[in-house]
Amino acid sequence: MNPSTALASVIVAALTDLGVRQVVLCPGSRSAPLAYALATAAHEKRVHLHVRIDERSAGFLALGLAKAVPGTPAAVITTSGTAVANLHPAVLEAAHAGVPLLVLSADRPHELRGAGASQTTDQVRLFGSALRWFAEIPAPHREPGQARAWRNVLARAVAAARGNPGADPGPVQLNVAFADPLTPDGAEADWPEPLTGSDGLTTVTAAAPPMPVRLSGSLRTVVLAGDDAGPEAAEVAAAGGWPLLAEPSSGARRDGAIGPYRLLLDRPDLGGAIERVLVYGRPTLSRPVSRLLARPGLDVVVVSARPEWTDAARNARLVVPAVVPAVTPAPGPTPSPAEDWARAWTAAGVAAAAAVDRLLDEEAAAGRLTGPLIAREVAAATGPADVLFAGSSNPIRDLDLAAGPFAPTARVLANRGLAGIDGTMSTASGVALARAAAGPRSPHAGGVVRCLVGDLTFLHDVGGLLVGPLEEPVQLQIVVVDDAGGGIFALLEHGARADRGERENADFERVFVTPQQVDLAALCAGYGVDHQVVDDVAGLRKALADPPPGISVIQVKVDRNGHRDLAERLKRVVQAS
Ligand SMILES: Cc1ncc(C[n+]2csc(CCOP(=O)(O)OP(=O)(O)O)c2C)c(N)n1
Ligand SMILES: [Mg+2]
Repeated sequence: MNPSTALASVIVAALTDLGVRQVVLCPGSRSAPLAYALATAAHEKRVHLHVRIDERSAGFLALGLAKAVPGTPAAVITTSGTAVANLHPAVLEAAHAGVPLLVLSADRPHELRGAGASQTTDQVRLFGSALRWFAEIPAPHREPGQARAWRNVLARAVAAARGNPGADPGPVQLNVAFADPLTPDGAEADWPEPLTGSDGLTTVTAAAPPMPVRLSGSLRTVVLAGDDAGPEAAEVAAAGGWPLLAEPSSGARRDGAIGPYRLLLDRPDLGGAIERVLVYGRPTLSRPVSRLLARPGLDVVVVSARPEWTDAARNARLVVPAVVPAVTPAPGPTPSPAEDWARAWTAAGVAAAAAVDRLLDEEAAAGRLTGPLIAREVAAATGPADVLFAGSSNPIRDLDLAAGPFAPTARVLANRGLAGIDGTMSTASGVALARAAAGPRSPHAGGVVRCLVGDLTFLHDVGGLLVGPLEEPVQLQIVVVDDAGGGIFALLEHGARADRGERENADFERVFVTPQQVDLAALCAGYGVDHQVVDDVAGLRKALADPPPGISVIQVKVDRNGHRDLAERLKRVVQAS
């Protein structure tokens, strides 16, 4: 057996032994030994193998596969050269969101670097400081003791991706050099030592859970749950009797969460009276929240066990791994001022949500479908076994404003590590494939995986629709809010400038909104993806309830020119409520 083939078979066996079962492979020549080994492992059902031609989409697919099952890395494998660099966006997202992504980049033997050899560049630490760990496996030689060393590198890589011991999960790169020949020959038995086995495989486990910190209930406190906050945020809010402001992808937006909290934060008696905020996860969605977190004198307690905790305003007094509310005395006949205030938040939240619903319904009745209405309907269609993947830009913000509570077992995910508009459908596809792999007895069997994206987000990752005929089909329903461009910019300061003349308006359209006129139906047809346009609420509900097999697209056209006016009116009706 040649050394490259031996190395590849040790890598694939070690991956599966270490629990890495989801592998995305991109085609190429230098990575050929891994391709052969993976094809064999897939036949023997040792790995779930997914093959994708575009490394950028493949990276996000692996990200989604890893996100779907917390604590379980997924691997992505590429050939050498620009192929590796195409993984960079997914690696950065994984770094900031703390997702265990294992990159195996095939390389030429190191002596070919800098010598003009084809597809050969410096791949060493290509992703810079984004990596949790990096190692090189040099071109293999036929000598005893190597298999053990290779296995050990794999064990360290998987542990580092998982964040064990005591560190943060995230991306890891193994740069693996393969020397010719790259095609299998000979038998395993003629290698000087066994190619499978546990020799050299070290098991690494997480550090002990950190001790919680006790907080008293006398301050007017809210719990702010950003992306990936987890259910603890909701549990602590309930235990402390504190208002819960939970972003859609927090995992804490449950019964009792204040839906349109964003529109209540500027009220002096509600947002203005907050004395303490417990921050869970990564809140990124709105200016009122950033303003709150930057307020001088506010007691900001960040609850995070991650080294990159969220405190963009540099205003946190305390960063703790967990909190428990102090035991509250049994409620007496007269509630404390803080309890009264928490009740006022709840009542305001209920009234505001009703006001938002009414306005969106009136708009829909007048034939105007809007982003928040579509978001509300998509959220309402998200059942206890379903996954909703929220695209960046307006879709996740519209969910934040208009979605009701989610069932505790439903999962709402988003790429908020860096909030890119790239790779969204690929990440959602990874989640869908990992769900399917969990099998019919998983609690999520039969659930629908959906994503809600803007039109530019859709077009950015349209390559993610490419699933070859030999690949496992992806079950994903994609809802595209099509406002023919980047609608969010109309809502940011760029869209607000009243002093604009005709030329500035045209420039704004061209350099911020970037309008598009792509025929999505034709595009989908080209990819063999089911597509329909819906233009009323009944049609949308019907389409959401009945996803066809495979990837399908629901396109809902909305008028971008209405965004500002709707945002203003939503603010007004909430204030009035
Ligand atoms: C990879 C990447 N490029 C650029 C941006 C900046 N950006 C944020 S929102 C946005 C427009 C998104 O348009 P669309 O998906 O149609 O959503 P809409 O704003 O219309 O809701 C852009 C370009 C980004 N977040 N990520
Ligand atoms: Mg758009």
